Amino acid sequence: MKKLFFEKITSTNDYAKEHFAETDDKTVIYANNQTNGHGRLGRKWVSTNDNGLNLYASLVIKPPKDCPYNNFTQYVSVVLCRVLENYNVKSNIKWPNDVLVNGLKICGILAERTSQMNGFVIGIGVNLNLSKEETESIDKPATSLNLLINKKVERYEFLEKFCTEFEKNYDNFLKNGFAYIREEYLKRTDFIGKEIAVSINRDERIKGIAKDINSEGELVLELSDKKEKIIISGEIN
Ligand code: BT5
Repeated sequence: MKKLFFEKITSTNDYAKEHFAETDDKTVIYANNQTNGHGRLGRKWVSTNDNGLNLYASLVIKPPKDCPYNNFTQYVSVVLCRVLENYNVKSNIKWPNDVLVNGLKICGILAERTSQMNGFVIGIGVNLNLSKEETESIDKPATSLNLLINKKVERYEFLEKFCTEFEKNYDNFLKNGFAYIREEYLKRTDFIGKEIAVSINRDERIKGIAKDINSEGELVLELSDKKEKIIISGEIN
C-alpha cells in the first residue's frame, strides 16, 4: 500500500477527501500531528500534539462497483483487532466498528464520502502512546496500547502490521462481503444476548436485546414485544 506522510495536518480524512481524485486506491495518508481530528456527527477525535506517537491515518478506497460498501469499516475493525492481538492484547468490537479493550476505546474508525467520490475514505485513530492522564482527559472511557503492554509502541511498525493485515484478506472480503468476516467479527463482540440501547440518529434511541449480527453486518435487535428489528446504522451506547 502506498503511504503519504505529513508532519502536521488538520485531519487526514479531510486531506484524503480533498485530494481523492488524484490519489491511488489503497493509499494510506498519515500524519504526526492532527489539529482538527474528528469522529462521527462532528465529534472530536482527541489527537494530542505528540509528533507521531499515535496513529492518525486515512485509507483512500476506490473499490469495484459491486463491493460490500456498507461493511468496510467492519472489515477494518476486524483488521485492527487482529493487529492488537499481535501485541497480545484482546479487543472487542462494539457494533458497528469501535474497538475497545476491557470496555475502554482504543481505536475509532470513520468512513466518509462525498458525492464526487467514486469510493470513500476510512479514517483510523489508534491510541498507541497516551499517558494515563491523557486517556482520563477524554470524555468517554479510553485506553492506549502502551498502557496495556507497558512499553512504548512504534507507530510505524503498528502501521505496517495494519497494512499487511488489511491486504491479507481484502480481495476475499471484496468478493464475499461481510459473510466472509462474520465469524471473525462475532468472535470479538461481547454484547450479543445482552440488553442494549442503540442511537439511530441524534433523536432516536431504541432499547432491546442484541440477537445477532446478520450476514449483511446489520444488528438484529429483539424489542420488548419480541419483534425483531434490523438496524442498518447507528451506535450502541
Ligand atoms: C470515531 O468517531 O470513533 C472515529 C474517529 C476517527 C479518527 C480518525 S484519526 C484519523 C482520521 N482523521 C480524522 O479527522 N478522523 C479520523 P466517534 O464514534 O464519533 O467517536 C468520537 C468519540 O470518541 C468522542 O466524542 C469521544 O467521546 C471519544 N474519543 C475522542 N478521542 C478519543 C481518543 N483519542 N481515544 C478514545 N476515544 C476518543
